[in-house]
Amino acid sequence: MLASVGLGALMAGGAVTIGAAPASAAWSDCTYDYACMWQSTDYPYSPNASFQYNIRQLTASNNLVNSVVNRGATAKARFFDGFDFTGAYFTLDREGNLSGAQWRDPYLANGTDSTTTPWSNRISSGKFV
Ligand SMILES: [Ca+2]
Repeated sequence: MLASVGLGALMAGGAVTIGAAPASAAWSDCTYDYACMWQSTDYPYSPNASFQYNIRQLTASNNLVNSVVNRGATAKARFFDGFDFTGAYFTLDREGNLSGAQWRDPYLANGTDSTTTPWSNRISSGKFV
């Protein structure tokens, strides 16, 4: 009886969303105070790599990152083409910035707000600056 009541309420609701969204599929899956990287675009599920201070060499995700977010508490995050913070880089502001500057990017293949150079499958190290 309860089940049928529930269904009736659901149908009457009209715009109720049926089918759960993925439990975890957002940049917010990056722990606050970290910068995070995903191998896929649009930050799906848990990050594939992250750092709270820096990461000198990506391992499993080296040259495979396609979306990034900076949830750092105070600093900008810089992502480098080479190991040990070498080579070309781009910088993201932090989530809590008040300037409106970019602090995440869901699709590195077309660059970032600061560059049109493609950054898909390229990041090898990163640090807060
Ligand atoms: Ca690289």
